Amino acid sequence: MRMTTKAALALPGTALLILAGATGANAADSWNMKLTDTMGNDSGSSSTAKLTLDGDNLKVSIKGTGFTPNSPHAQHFHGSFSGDKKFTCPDSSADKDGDGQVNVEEGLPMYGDVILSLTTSGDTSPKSGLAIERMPKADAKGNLSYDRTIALPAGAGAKLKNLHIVQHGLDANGNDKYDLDALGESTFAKSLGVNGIPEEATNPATCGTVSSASAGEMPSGGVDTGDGTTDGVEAGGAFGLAGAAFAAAGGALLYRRRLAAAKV
Ligand SMILES: [Cu+2]
Repeated sequence: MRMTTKAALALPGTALLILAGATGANAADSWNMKLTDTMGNDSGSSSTAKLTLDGDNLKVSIKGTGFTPNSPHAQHFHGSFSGDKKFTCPDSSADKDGDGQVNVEEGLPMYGDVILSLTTSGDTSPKSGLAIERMPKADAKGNLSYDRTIALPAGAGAKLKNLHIVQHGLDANGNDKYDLDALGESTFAKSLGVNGIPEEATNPATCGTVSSASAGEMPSGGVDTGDGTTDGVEAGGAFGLAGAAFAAAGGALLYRRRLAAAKV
């Protein structure tokens, strides 16, 4: 499947349509996204993301710069598959306490729950939202690279446009690591009973919506992939606003250990 997708991308549009038809698959859609610090968090981070969707098979490719060096960056699709819920990337108005940072609690009401965790391996469900050892790590220069093909639950591909990508983790005081000196403790982690996680590690650094992405080399929107049956997907991701994947205290404790292990 992976080979098929790669080969298809190299072909002109009509050839791909023929190929897709021949294999019985839906024609691929692709989007080029820009992930920026819409929050005004002064993260200095930005990324480009390319999504290629073939039915419910999603290839995600992200390249970013300006990330906290040698540090893991949790990244997720956030939002809702329901068209009624208008989640989007937060701007600085989400900074309710006016401290200059839109933190996780302030961002969640605007960007919505974790729908998919963009891990480097294994599970991609919201449960892996804080699987920090399976999140991409920026290199010594703060460059971040991520490539993965993910098999989405049935029908989820058609509703991808309702979602956005959020990348977390920033270096507010410019000392090339996550530390308590910059923004203090993550109140989000603390609310779950876990002390000592720097807010720098959890604050959103970039965000970009799929709906505002430019279409890739393939014609976009011409393929009706049906009404889908993603209710189960969202139900699977039905973590409260404050909860997301962070809900279980046990998970948060594990996150702290993982952060410690990751030397952040
Ligand atoms: Cu997130």
